[in-house]
Amino acid sequence: MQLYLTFSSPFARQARILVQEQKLNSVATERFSHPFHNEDELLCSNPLGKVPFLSLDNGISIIDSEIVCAYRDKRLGDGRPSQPLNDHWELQTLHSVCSVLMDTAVHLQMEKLRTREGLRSEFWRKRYLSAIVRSLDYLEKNLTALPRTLSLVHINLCSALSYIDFRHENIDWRLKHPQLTLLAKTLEAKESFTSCKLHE
Ligand SMILES: N[C@@H](CCC(=O)N[C@@H](CS)C(=O)NCC(=O)O)C(=O)O
Repeated sequence: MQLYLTFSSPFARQARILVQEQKLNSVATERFSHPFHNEDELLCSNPLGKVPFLSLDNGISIIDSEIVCAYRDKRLGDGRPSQPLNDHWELQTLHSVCSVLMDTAVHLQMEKLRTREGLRSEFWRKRYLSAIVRSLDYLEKNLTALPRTLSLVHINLCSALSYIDFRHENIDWRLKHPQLTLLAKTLEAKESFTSCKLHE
């Protein structure tokens, strides 16, 4: 089983942290494949042309980070980080907000790269940035929905925040979000998180 990934992908980071948490290193190998290189193996296994996805030994692909994490957790691990999400709609909403926050931060980065091509859109830059700021405020207010034990939502949230640090250092999210700051500081100190830092 191989996880197709880049090491700068916050989506892939979630799946990598989960491997550490569930101690799945012996069954989970990693395969670097930059989506913009359009490798045949990647495009044949994932029609979306995105990473991460999990290529199983039987040829089936598990696509999208949320599904990859759920598969790794429930099928290969003990399922504990997924468990609090069951029938907990508020927590599932928090999970989705974190995923789309991550998506928006990635889009903002893509918009920066378009600057180099002279194609930058001020409309989209501002729209992405405003959505990020509002989502951070929302998360700060709604952290009480998080369970006490480590869940997929904790991993998702920290991956989003670490990506903002990695690509958007001008967004000083710690300034007005003490609860998020404390949570990120605590989780990022764990071995499973430090061993999966984002890098190029
Ligand atoms: N919803 C997807 C998003 C994955 C995603 O956007 N990955 C980025 C890398 S961080 C990518 O592959 N981008 C290439 C593209 O959009 O063509 C997930 O959760 O896995």
